[in-house]
Amino acid sequence: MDKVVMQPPLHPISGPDYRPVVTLNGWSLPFRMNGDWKEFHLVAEPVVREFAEGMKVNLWGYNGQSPGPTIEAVEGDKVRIFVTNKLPEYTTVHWHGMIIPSGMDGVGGLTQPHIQPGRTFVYEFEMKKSGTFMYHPHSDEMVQMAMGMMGMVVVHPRDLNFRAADRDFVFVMSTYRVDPGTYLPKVNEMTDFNMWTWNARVFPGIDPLPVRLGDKVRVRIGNLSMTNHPIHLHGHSFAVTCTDGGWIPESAQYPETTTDVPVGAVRVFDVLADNPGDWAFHCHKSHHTMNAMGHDMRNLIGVSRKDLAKAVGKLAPDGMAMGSTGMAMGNMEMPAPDNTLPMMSGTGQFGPIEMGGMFTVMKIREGLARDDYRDPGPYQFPQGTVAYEVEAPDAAPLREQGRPSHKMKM
Ligand SMILES: [Cu+2]
Repeated sequence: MDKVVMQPPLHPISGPDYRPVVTLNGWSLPFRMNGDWKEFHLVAEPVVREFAEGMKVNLWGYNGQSPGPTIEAVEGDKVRIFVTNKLPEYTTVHWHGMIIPSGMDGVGGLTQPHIQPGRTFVYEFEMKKSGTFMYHPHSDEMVQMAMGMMGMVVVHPRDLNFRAADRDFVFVMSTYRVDPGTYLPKVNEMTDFNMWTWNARVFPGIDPLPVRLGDKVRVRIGNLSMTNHPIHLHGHSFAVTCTDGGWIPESAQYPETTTDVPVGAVRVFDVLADNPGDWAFHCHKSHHTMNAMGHDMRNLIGVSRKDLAKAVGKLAPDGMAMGSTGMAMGNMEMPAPDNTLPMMSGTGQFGPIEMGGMFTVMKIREGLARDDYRDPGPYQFPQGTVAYEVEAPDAAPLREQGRPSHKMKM
């Protein structure tokens, strides 16, 4: 696969039927039936991944992309997964969360020899339970995961009606340290990452989630980054219905609008899309919704711009003092090194959105066709339903106990 846009759901043409998922900016791996075995082929190899237009990163992944393709199967399937290693060093594949024989668990040295460059190994097991899982190497893990080697596994229930959803999205979260002007992640970074990605894409490069009004929507989120991500959806409440441990009984579910996805875990939420509109969907750590530039900026809010400009001018005649009224960048053009995204970007129908990283939009519209995942464009707000500006009289709103603000001294 060499495309970075969400591929249409891959309906099965052999084996038991299931309702396929769609992978944000990704695809599902085709399979073939061989007797009663379902066979897949993963190829571990170096890849180039575009994070968003204007930035390409040299990663390692599977079958031409990072993250690798989603593997879909059905509860009870016997699967045979070939893994060919085209990396310059050995690797393995671990099947995170799946109940399989110990010798198929993919922990290099512990449960199998490492797969040497140029060699192919086979994993064979039964998909014992349905749910959402992940795959990644257990071989030089720090480097291989920091280089983007990971993917998702969705095992569908054999009963088509069990917890059925109308739209089913999946993605994995990963983070990178790619310094401005460079093309390769720093693999020994432990804490100070600067690219916060969903399926190795950052806003505005992440696909929207187009949804038909009234659909029951499922979103499956894996976290193979090195920190937790509180994932928030606007305009709705949802329930977490599944983890990488299995389905959560209905009696144990509760309503949320944000759910934390811990490191090395999967959270799946189901939401009834009953509120039409363009709804922000993002990580709630605000520094995870920005891109690489500007992490070392001083906070200059409230500093006099004139004095600052004078002081900066003495030291650096071409310098630019910025940030004294906040850091909204909508009207600012800053030169950036090659292969570097602006810290915050994206444009909506009302102006700059000023987001980056882990941010996209769930677009809920009336009458989308069943398998139509094309971007429906900006929401047509019904007249009189958008926040608006008024001519306000000069007012002195109360600040505290009867003290009008015009009397406040700072
Ligand atoms: Cu986050």
